[in-house]
Amino acid sequence: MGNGFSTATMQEPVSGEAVKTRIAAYLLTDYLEQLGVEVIFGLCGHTVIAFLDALGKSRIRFVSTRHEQVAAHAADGYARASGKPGVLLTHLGPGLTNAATGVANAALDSIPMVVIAGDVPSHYFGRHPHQEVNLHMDGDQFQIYRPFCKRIYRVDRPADLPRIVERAFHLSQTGRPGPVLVDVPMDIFSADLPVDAFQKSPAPVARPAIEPAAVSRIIDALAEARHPVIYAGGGVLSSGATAELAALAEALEIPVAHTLMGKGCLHEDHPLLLGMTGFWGTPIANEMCRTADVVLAVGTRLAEASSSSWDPRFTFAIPPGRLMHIDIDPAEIGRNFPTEFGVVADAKNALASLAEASRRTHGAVRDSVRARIAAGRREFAATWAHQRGSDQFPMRPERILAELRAAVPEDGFIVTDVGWNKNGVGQQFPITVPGTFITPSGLATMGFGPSAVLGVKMAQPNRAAVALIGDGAFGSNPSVVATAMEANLPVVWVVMDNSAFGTIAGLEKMHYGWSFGCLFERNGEPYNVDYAAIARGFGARGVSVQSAAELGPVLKAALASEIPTVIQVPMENAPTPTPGHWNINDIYRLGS
Ligand SMILES: Cc1ncc(C[n+]2csc(CCOP(=O)(O)OP(=O)(O)O)c2C)c(N)n1
Repeated sequence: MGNGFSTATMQEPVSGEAVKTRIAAYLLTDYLEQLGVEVIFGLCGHTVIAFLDALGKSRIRFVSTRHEQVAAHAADGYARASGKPGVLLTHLGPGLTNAATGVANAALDSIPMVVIAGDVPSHYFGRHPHQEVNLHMDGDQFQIYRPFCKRIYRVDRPADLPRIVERAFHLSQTGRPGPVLVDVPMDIFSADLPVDAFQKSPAPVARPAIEPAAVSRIIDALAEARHPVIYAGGGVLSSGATAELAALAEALEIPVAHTLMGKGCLHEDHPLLLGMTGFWGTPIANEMCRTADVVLAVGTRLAEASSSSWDPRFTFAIPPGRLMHIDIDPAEIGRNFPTEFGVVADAKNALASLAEASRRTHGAVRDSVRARIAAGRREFAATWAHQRGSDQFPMRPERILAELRAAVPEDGFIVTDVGWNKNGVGQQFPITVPGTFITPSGLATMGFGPSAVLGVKMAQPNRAAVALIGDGAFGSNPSVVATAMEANLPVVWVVMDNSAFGTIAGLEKMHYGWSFGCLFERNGEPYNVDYAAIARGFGARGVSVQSAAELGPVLKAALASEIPTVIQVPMENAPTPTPGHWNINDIYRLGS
């Protein structure tokens, strides 16, 4: 074959007839088409052009980014908005490491993803060919992904490629979803394989259900409790269980609190909705969770930020509260709280069974619960309500949220980053359609939002997609605008510009009295960047808002336009309210 490796592993037919073969890269793209892959995000390199050639001749779209982290977040956003695995293509070495942050972000939010990476030619493993990572082991780059991928595969023989790709799609989607790496030495893309080598498709897999005895145990506990709460995580949304959640909550009249990724689990106006818990949560959600006698947590890690660092004074007091926990991943159950009862099940299956059983159950009378929730929500909203109409300029963040909610249709996507945008939207922004709030939670990656919105728009081209992001995040990789232009993705980026890594600047200021290392400055003066002009430089629309009153019309025009638009909004660096607790605040010590 002239490329230095043997095809001895390929099976010869008994008759001795020649096997009909084709180059692996073409068979691979055919297979990906068969699996329903519509789009691959990535960035080229000499190790993957054989694959790109095949991709260019297939029906699959390729979105070429200017940085692999952008591609990884876009694939992540695509997966969240489509419900299908995101597919990412990277070059070896620096391509793979550039993408690592995006893949890790997907992993920590349980997003299904298949990463196809090029690698050095397999016949040169260990000889330090160009860009090989090998300081500890020959051809070792795939190990870089080990801590955050569900499985890492290096394809060592052409004949393994079909099996490994099938496994990657299977594993990325089953159980707790997440990324799987398929590391492909470049010679393998160019190897011959029998034309029918890619035969096996991932099996349809039933999601784990809950046993009847477990249903009775949970329903009895909820029905008998005086102050139960259901606590919904991202698993409720990713499994599509919002209707089942509402049915259960309504049947037993149980308030529902949620995590950051659980936002949207009930319609914003639902009378049993408490809101988000934790450090950036709401007082009523924290209080009712803390005083609950039974908490049913579903599809959540009970993570630090949403659980106020597990401090019983703020969000969850367990014990004396009793915790029942349903999750697809056994490792999540019982980690941070003593747990009375755990169930390893799919959230939708479990909530459907519980909702069904709850219809036959008479719960305790909880007449006053709706009034208490309404009062608690009203009271908290009143603390920032006046800011929603503030004409102040640079703008108040609350006014930015108000204008955004008014402009974006309810089924439009709000994609955040980290900073005021994530915390403020989680706490204060009404979400009425499940799945329309997309945010980086587990790894909380600055740089997620500007890129993820590309994948969201690719998945749902007929719905609005707005990235609400800080200037820190937008400044970290403005090349997203070029990608949006090239791929014709008319997304809108709203840049909340406070000339700082504002959230961290505020934290440092609170504890140390200054914001050293967190402000954008030049010669001691604020350093202002014209992000709108940068957008125009890429050929996109760029608008710099000059007054609070302008933002609404500018947003509407951007959403109506067919051109990607950056809206730069000068904003006061005001902190998001923090009704909960975060233990980091106990750690900082000011010295001299
Ligand atoms: C990649 C990465 N680096 C650093 C951080 C730590 N961090 C959390 S919030 C934040 C500031 C973000 O600044 P900006 O995007 O301007 O938003 P703002 O806080 O001003 O609302 C930083 C640096 C992070 N989460 N991710």
